[in-house]
Amino acid sequence: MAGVLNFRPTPVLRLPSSSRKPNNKVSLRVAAELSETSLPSSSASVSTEERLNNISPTISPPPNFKPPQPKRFAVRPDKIFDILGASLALIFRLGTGVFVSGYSASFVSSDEIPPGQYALEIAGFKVKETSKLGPRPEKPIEIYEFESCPFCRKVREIVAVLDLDVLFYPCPRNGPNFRRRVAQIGGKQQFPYMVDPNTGVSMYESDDIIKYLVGKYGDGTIPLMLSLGLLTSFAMIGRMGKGTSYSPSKLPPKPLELWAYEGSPFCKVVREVLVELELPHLLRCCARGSPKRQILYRQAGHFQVPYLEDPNTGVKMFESAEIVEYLRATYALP
Ligand SMILES: N[C@@H](CCC(=O)N[C@@H](CS)C(=O)NCC(=O)O)C(=O)O
Repeated sequence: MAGVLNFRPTPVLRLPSSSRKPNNKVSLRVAAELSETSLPSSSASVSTEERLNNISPTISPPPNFKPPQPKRFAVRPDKIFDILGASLALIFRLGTGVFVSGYSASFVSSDEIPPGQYALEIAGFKVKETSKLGPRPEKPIEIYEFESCPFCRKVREIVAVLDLDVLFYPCPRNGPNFRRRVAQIGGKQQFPYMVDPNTGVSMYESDDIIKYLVGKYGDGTIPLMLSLGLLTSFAMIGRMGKGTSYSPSKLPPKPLELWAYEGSPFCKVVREVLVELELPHLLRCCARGSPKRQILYRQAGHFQVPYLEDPNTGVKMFESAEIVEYLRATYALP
């Protein structure tokens, strides 16, 4: 995984064409033209060209930054409408994207779950959750998409159902980096676009992507809610176009890591901002029933999502409202 997150070696640069006058600002952009051969069919890194589109690579956390304490299921008072709006999607989608495939749950007494093991606790009982996963991909699937696109939502839901880790390249409207890359790799700007670096397969079309993913990493069955056409459009109503358009930002050297899952409204508001700021991020998907919940529990001493790990600053944090503020303070350009 670590290799995936690192940069590729600096790609071959072509010299700017001769007619252009050297001008520091312009030549930086021009000199960043990539040779065709350096464009990978599948890539997990941010190219030199993309970095040079945003010429301010100094990434540091806000002054005196201190991560907040986790407060499970608590909504910050100024975020009530945000979280309510984001919850509408969950209702319209009848919970698709909340549970991993083959999910089952049973209440057990607290002492049946050993200490140090994650389990949701309700009224003194613990919930034992299990799921049935298909073959696991070695490297994360790569997906180019944006939050408010209903076709992209369908794909994100199957990602949650199959418990896949995905390296997302956000493609908001007017985004300067990854929209262009999709056109270069796949031939057109259409989203979602998926690249599976494990098989070399890449494709457009949400239904085809879903079929491919369930065939390769599931049991071949497409959940009913994902085979009924574009019902996902309703899921977008509560968010009024959030996660659609680019907001100028610094492009980080390394993708951020977000522990989250599609069905959670708290995760949705964070994803919207990651998309608007065009920040590549590795989704550590952990819907209900995911074995990765135990990994986060062990790693962070607590399970709650969203949980952000930013390898560019060393910041690790819970709490959606504060994550959104952190992302804006760290990456947004004035
Ligand atoms: N105040 C937190 C609430 C986050 C939260 O409660 N997330 C739920 C998922 S929607 C969770 O992690 N629940 C713990 C569990 O499922 O065990 C925030 O805004 O981030």
